[in-house]
Amino acid sequence: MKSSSLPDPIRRTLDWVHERNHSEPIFIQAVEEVLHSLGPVLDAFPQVEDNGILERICEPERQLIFHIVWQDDEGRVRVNRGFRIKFNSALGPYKGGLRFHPTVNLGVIKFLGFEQIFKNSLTGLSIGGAKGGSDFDPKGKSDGEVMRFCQAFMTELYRHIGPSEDVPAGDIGVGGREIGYLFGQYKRLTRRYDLGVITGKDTAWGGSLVRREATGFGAVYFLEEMLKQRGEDLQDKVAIVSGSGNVALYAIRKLMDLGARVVACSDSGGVVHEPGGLDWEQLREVKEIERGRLQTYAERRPKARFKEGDPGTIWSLPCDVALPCATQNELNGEQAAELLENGCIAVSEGANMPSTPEAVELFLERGILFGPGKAANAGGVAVSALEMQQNAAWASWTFAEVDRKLKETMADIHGTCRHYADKYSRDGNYVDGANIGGFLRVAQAMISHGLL
Ligand code: NDP
Ligand code: 2IT
Repeated sequence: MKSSSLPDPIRRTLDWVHERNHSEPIFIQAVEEVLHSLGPVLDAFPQVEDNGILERICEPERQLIFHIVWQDDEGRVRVNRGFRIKFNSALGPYKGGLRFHPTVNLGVIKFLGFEQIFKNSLTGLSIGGAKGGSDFDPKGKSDGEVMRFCQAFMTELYRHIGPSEDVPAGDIGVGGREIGYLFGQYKRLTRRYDLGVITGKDTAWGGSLVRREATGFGAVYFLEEMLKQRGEDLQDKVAIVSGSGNVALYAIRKLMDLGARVVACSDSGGVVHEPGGLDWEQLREVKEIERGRLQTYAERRPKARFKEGDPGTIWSLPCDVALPCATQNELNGEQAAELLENGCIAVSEGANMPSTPEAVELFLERGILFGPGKAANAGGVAVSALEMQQNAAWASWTFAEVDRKLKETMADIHGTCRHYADKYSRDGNYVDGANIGGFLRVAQAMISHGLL
């Protein structure tokens, strides 16, 4: 939507957000994307404006920035920066992952925390929105270095989290190994075995089955729901998936289970293309077990080609469905045009905000099936909330039971998006549907709680 055609309260709020966050363009991008959907809601719910909800939802409730001091294997002292942005607690304890990546800064964590508010709302569960992380780069670090870093990180954070206060989890660069070290240090410092303080734990000590698979599986379940609207399914579809981390790996697994042929994936070093279809076991071996690079996978596969360089070249490969599962703004307008030209009919975002505004606009304009991240990748945090439920009851559910709940949750989110798109925007606009559906539930809770 052009800014001149936006309703006054939205334009005013956007100006205010710009003014006070001008050094964080990525955060502004995330806010614009949500607020651009909310025009029709203001007419239907005047309470939103009366209670200052637009401004309040764009300002984090609490922001922590701290230093992390640790020692590398050579005995050198290292200093990193840590963040925890507690964005909104209207629906439950703060909930959201931790990202360890050299590109992490305040703007990145604020954008992710903001997205998390609406995503968590869409799950229908009792979880507020937060995000955290550090500019620490786990790549090339020894296990001992990662452990010492995680311990130092938690030494700063432990006072500010708790099972009914704020519950972190993983994100880029934070997987099972890091969650274990973080939990261990929390336990040591607090002398409490609070399983529910963090999610994504190993299933041997309080983790939930299906949490590892949940985001990738969920993004494919959402894709399946969208395809159903057009009488389509994944059988024999050609798929490309960017990234090759946790989300990408399990999206690929589920796509294959449902009959699709996944011909390409990527990492920050380049793209692997294997026209006959990737081999999931070998991919998992290299990425999850050896913590290796995609180039190594390609070297082991006679029919796979590795193209070193810009991972964005993956979008020039012909496909029926595409799942961006690496990072923000990894798919731009030109690449979106190329995807469409090559016949892509559906995009389901496993990553957070991977498509630029220009790409999203093009997808919507052309009317392809487009599942935005805050809906399509909500399966991860949804199963995190199921992990919290199991921890609270000192129980553990079977794989089949959690998978069924995940599938139902993704179908419900799809239904919510459709419902609100239909009511306030246009049928099939999952972007407006997700933004409006996610927003209204949070706004209602904020209004109930009074001015806080
Ligand atoms: P991982 O760390 O497991 O994997 C990240 C993948 O993305 C790697 O292949 C990595 O390549 C690639 N990547 C990361 N940053 C960049 C970059 N700046 N440029 C190019 N490639 C990059 O993370 P996840 O799979 O957990 O997360 C992927 C996305 O999914 C993120 O956007 C995350 O926020 C989102 N997400 C994750 C959830 C979860 O439960 N884990 C839940 C919902 C969303 P390389 O190894 O070369 O760095
Ligand atoms: O972006 C996300 O939703 C996550 N990284 C998962 C958050 C969580 O708390 O499981």
